[in-house]
Amino acid sequence: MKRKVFFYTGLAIVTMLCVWFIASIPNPNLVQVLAALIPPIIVGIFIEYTQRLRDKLYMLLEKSPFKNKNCTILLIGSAGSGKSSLANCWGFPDVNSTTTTDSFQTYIKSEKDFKITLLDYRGQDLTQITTELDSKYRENIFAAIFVVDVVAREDENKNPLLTPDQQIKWLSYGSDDETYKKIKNRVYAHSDFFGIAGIQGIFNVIYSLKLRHVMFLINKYDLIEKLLDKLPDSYISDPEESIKKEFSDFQNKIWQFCKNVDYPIRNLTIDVISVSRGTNTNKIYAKIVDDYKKWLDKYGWVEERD
Ligand SMILES: Nc1nc2c(ncn2[C@@H]2O[C@H](COP(=O)(O)OP(=O)(O)OP(=O)(O)O)[C@@H](O)[C@H]2O)c(=O)[nH]1
Ligand SMILES: [Mg+2]
Repeated sequence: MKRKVFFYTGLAIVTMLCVWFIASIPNPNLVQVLAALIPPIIVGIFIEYTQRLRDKLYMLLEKSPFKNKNCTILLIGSAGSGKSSLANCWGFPDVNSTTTTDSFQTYIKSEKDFKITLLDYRGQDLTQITTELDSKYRENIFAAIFVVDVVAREDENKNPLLTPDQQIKWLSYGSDDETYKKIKNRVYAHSDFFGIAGIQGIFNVIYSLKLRHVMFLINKYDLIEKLLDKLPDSYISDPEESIKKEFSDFQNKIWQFCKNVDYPIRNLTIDVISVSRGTNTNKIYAKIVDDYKKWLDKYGWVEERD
């Protein structure tokens, strides 16, 4: 719009110059009048032509398969597990990770040869995935990431547990058994929240030939590292494996589903992360981007259109 105003201002100036030029000639003949009209006509045609040229170019890009080089990632997880925090940590613009996400959010970031679309939703409302996820996103999902954590966003009395200090204080309050129990309760809460039907419902919506990665990320690992002396001995010798084991039931339910579909999803990974500390987060993002590049090299020619 700004550009158009700029061009039309130019047209007005050229017209005024032409009128001034004609007025300065004592007795203009027809050829001189027509000659003076040529510059504004040329400017006018230029404005209209560039506009149309732009439209044509845009239409061409719309139809071009290049436009659809889009790697879509869906974040799945119950409320407060850290989905929006992860989106923020990966540098997606306009993410609000301080309060619960209300409606389905789409964040877009450009990589060198393609765009990455990150889909984030309100963790309390699983149905947002099944009812609000547009088919143009659904069919383009390359990676589905389950994000779980070890502590909720608030305690049993609804006091906020937003900062690591608040979380540690609440978790370490009471006996060692209680600390472990609180973590266990949160682990079960994730699995209960989804249930088998929930997982199936999600995959029924997002499953496509393009879905290549299913990841299971255990967030807030920084808390585990800080609470090692309050957790069972196995945690001291191998904290990563120990926390992964806690989630093995839930994770297996997801894996089972991924293996039983017509075209099994082979890239199944489980990792511990800490969004607030940046543990493993960049590595995971880089892996998805890298694999998408490989996928494009191999199958990019069949990339779906919107
Ligand atoms: N200790 C710790 N806290 C974290 C970490 N990542 C996120 N949090 C906290 O966890 C809380 C929830 O983060 P969000 O990113 O809003 O969670 P969400 O999954 O988007 O939640 P919904 O939008 O409600 O579904 C925030 O208070 C974060 O500060 C982490 O790595 N370590
Ligand atoms: Mg959120």
